Amino acid sequence: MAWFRVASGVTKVAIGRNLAQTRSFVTRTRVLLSQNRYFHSTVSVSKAQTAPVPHPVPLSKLTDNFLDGTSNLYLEELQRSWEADPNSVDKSWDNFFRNFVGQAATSPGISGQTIQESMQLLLLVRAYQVNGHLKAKLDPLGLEQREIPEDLDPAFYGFTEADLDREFFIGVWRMAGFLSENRPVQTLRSILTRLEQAYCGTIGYEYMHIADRDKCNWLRDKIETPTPRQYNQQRREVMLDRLIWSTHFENFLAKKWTAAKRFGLEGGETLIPGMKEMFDRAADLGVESIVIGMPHRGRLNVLGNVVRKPLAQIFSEFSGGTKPVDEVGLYTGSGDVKYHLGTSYDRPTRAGNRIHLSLVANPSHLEAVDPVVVGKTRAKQYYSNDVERTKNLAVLIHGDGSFAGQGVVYETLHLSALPNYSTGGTIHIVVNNQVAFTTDPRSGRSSQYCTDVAKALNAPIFHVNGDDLEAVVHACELAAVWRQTFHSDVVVDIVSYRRFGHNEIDEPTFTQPKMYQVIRNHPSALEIYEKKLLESGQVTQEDIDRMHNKVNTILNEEYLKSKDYVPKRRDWLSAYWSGFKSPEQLSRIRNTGVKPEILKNVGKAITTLPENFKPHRAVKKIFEQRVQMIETGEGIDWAVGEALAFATLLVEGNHVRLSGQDVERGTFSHRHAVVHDQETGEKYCPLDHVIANQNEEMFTVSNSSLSEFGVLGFELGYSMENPNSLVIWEAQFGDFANGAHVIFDQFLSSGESKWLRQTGLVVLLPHGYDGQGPEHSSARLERYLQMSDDNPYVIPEMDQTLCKQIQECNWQVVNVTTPANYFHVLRRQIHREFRKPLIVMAPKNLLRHKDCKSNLSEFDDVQGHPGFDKQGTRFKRLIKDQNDHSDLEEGIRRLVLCSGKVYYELDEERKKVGAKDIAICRVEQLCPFPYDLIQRELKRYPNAEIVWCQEEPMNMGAYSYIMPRLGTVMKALGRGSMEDIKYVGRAPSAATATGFYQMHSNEQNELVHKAMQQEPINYPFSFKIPEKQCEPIS
Ligand SMILES: Cc1ncc(C[n+]2csc(CCOP(=O)(O)OP(=O)(O)O)c2C)c(N)n1
Ligand SMILES: [Mg+2]
Repeated sequence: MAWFRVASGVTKVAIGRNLAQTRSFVTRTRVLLSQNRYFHSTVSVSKAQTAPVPHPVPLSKLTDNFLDGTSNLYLEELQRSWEADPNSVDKSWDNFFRNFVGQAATSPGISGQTIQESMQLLLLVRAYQVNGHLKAKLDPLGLEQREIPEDLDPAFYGFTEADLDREFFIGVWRMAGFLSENRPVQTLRSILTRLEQAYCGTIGYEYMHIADRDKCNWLRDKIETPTPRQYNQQRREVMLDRLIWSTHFENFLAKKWTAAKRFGLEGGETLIPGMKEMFDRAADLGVESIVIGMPHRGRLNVLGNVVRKPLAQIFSEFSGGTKPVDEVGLYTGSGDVKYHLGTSYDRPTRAGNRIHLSLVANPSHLEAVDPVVVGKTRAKQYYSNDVERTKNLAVLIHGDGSFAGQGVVYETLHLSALPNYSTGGTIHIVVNNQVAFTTDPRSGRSSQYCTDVAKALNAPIFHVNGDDLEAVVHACELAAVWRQTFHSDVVVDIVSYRRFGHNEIDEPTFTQPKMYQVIRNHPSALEIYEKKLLESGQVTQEDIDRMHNKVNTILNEEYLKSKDYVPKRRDWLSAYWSGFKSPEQLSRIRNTGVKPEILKNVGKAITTLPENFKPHRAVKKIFEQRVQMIETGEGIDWAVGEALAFATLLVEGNHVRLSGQDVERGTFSHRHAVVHDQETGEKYCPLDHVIANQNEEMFTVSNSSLSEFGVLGFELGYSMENPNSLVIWEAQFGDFANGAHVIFDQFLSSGESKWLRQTGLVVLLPHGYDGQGPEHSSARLERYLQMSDDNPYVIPEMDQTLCKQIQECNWQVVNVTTPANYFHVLRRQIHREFRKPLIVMAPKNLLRHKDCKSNLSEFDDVQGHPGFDKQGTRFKRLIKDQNDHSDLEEGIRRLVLCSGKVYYELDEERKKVGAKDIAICRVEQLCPFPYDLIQRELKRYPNAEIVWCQEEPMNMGAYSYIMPRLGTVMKALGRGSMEDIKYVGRAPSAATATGFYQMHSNEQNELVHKAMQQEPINYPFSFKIPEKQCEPIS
């Protein structure tokens, strides 16, 4: 029993963490030194390695914690039994005890290894797997001071110098890599050498946070393989060539444009060969298309060397020749700085195939492009029927500061495994230059690594020293293989440095003087690699010179070409978009009415549940009512109007996707797009059954993660891939969209103008004042209107045959009031030859309002039916007064213009007070402003006082947008000016709405009364707040 007693004594010492302080055979610093020695020594093959492999002892058999007293007794008991009769214990224990008492017939040379030592060795190996990266040499500058965890010190486990040349068996049942059960015995020295090589070299692997054993084993296999990686001469030359390109590209730009900002990659040049090797490997493994998102740093280098944007074009942009010469009908937009632009290219692969690369244009806002790239990738997977998600890959490049700091990184990561958002894994590459502008990591994040956020997603993280080209390439390749094997996210953290300032005209030594002292004398990754290859004898100086000359010659040739470079076509039309019109090309307006029989047919499909399906009682009733609506053709409500729009688009072959928080049922319990069987829990989505054999994803409705920024960005990216899809994001309440405002500001409202990329994304923002308090009333309509670019003082060409107003405008903002009009505005998104984002102030109380109903005849295209204008059935930008007015109504004393649900309250009040001489018009489309229809209505009521009525406070809602435009119309008609417009609405306010229900009601009553009052309305504004006791809204 000696083995056991000794062992348990050692354990106690180890637990008390005394040993390392008392009789450590090396101190921590010495561990480092001795291990350096190991690195460069050849690992000699122990004679024991040829010995037969002992039977493994499954750790699983050691069910109790070995270190506690119970285990001691247990093991003693077990050993006693074994001594009495070796067959009385499990075979594995038999083997185990034989090993430890020197009787292991199958394993000469390991006699004397105690179970305790075995366990300690396992812990040591495990410590390397868990913490080895903390000792890895990741920082090229060698400035980082990290404390090496004590559990990487063999002394911590009681091993002494005398143990170094003893042989140990460390195989573990169902374990891969270093600990695999078929491992031969090895000396402690060689075990340590290999552990150091595997975990503490220039790649630090973090993967032990992954719970999945197979994944960990897979990685262990890759990381711990007995021979360190080796590249043959040919591969090395390719890598060298790529590094030369990367390095010379930056040098060339620096020489030619000394004062231009380019956010150079110097210090992180190995990114380029790393990416290229990653893409090659991905292509070998079946990837056909890669969507890339990246920030400013090194973007031009990636554009030129990876995506292969013509160098002449990049150089020409540097020289200021960015604005393309106009070709007829080709829209140029407002443009963007060169380091934001995107492009795409079909690149030949190593295996002779082609891989499509697209770099998505992005704003300065760091990381905002992440969800967009992922969404676009998902759409590509849908359109290429990539059900395994192995042909289309998203690659995101990050800066260290932004990866750690920007919340959207986390929001994007969290989409990665959601059924309707997954893309089968994104590869993340962090260009970790250890500084963010002027901020050191210690001020920029609270975690050890800038990549720690990815651990929450169980993504493996490969930290790699950016100066070691081959290590970078290895990590990049491994990431590609991981992604293609496990279809989940992976991170490569290239630890590098920034040779110059944040940009080329920035002075870094103001803030990082010490770092830059080191950087100044630090050789480039290219110099380091060339030295390595020369030393290996695989490459000669002549080879290197030849490669340099070739690259420089091409760069100079391209530079000369750039002087005459004339960009010919804007590349805003990718494959699926050909034939779509730019804002300058007149597009026909199409009708959106649908044949009555189609409406009836799809109506049936969307209101029918399977025979034995048992929905919730209330839902059953709703579906019965829906059946009635379709059968009678009357009283169609909002949800059915929406479902009809979706269904008819599906019938026409379009893809429809609706995503957002709780959209399947609908926040307001109105949609019920997915119904749940109350007994089985099974789900049924009627819109999945509109056409025969409908592809499951053709209609997608999906509850999303609770992220606005991430999910809206994703849907935006999704919408940009193919125009024949209606992609919708719905906010829970409209105001929550402010968490995603980067997407609105930087992409949706301005993307077409900056980057010539169209999208028909629809955003539904529940809006309306019904007493729910400040945070649930307003979708902040004013913000979207303020971003609208239709000129308030110029009436554009409005003749139907010439009108391009909507094409020229950046987006559309609507506040529709009938289910039929909602149906048409959704269908209009697809039935046109261009795409424009659509912001919808979506209703809340209108979802069930008794008067907010349409008849089926308003959806069809039958001449003479309501809604059928001269041209056919279309979305109504303005709904004129519902009373039967003729073209000239001189007796009308007031025209109230409004938008949204306040209409119904105004109409009710009008009926109540019998104000037949007041007309109410609904401006359904606020932007672009319906100048023509407003003019028509103003002419109809020549004597009317003109009122803008809104329920929002004066500094919110549409008031500020309407005023100048309505004023422009009035001026044009000789009806006065802006000053003659009367305002009825809430007083200016800091909060969007009151938190007191009574106050809300008072305000609401007051404004509808006022709009319908007998006396003329005062200008500019008078509104008294009633002084009543109010109860807060609960
Ligand atoms: C959302 C956002 N906030 C702030 C900035 C301003 N900014 C531009 S670059 C930068 C530093 C980025 O650091 P890092 O992510 O480490 O990238 P690096 O420039 O070091 O490559 C900052 C703060 C920005 N562009 N976007
Ligand atoms: Mg940085």
